[in-house]
Amino acid sequence: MTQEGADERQALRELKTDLGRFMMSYKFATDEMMTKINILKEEFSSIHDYSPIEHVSSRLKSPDGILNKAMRTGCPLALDEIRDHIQDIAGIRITCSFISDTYRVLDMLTSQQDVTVLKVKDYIASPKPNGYKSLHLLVAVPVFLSDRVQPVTVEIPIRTIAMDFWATLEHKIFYKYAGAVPATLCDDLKQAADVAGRLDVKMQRLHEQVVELDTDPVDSHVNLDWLAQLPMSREVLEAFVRGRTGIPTPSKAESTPAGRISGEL
Ligand code: 0O2
Repeated sequence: MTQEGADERQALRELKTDLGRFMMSYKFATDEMMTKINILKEEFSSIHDYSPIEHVSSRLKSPDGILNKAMRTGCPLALDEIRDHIQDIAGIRITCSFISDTYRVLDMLTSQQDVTVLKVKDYIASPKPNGYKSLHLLVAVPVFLSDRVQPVTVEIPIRTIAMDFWATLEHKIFYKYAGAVPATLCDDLKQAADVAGRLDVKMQRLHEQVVELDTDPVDSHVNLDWLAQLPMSREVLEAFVRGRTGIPTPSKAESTPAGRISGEL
């Protein structure tokens, strides 16, 4: 093999290693964000019996897709340049039931200390002319690799189910016509976006009415049956309740059934 051929093989081997690490950093960043989102989802469901996050999905652009986008946008074909300029290599889409939930999820994510907010675009308050609505969040999360900490960008669109329904179809139509969508279809899509927007507002109002009903005095009669299912004895549970409410712990003599916290807790 000539020296030139050997150098080329060596360069290809290095590129393969670097590209592997590059792609892995985006996978790790996606995993980190997915963990954060799933924690929020689970914690919120457990406390409020309801989750503002209806559905979450993630995707990584393929190396082919990344290189195509780099060439299309005039980005130099070097990994550091691509990292700086192409911001949708890792994407996580969050779907919520209600408009208020999209903002709530945005707040919960952007207030996390290790999440650096790079950009927020509110296409719900100011939809695109074609009718597109979503919150666009761009963040950087630190990925702790063996030899360094790499901040990695993740793109997170947050939208309602109705917005997602519309955007998915519009995206398909846009690609089918390679961007040159006939004017009549554009008009129909815009009308559909308006209908979806009205549906979101209606659903939001219904949701608010249901929440109001839930906070009726009826709620003061909380069902505590689930306490019996906790993996702790009655005594430990009582000690916890006393600790939280400041009720003094009864002496042994007082610790008769009458001196105990009432069966209702
Ligand atoms: P793909 O194939 O989904 O990856 P910027 O303009 O860059 O400052 P912005 O507006 O947040 O900031 O970004 P951009 O690139 O306009 O939109 C980011 C992604 O949002 C897009 O990714 C789409 O997925 C989605 N999106 C934006 N506008 C529309 C729209 O009008 N219709 C639909 N269906 N989706 C939209 P990509 O890379 O364009 O496409």
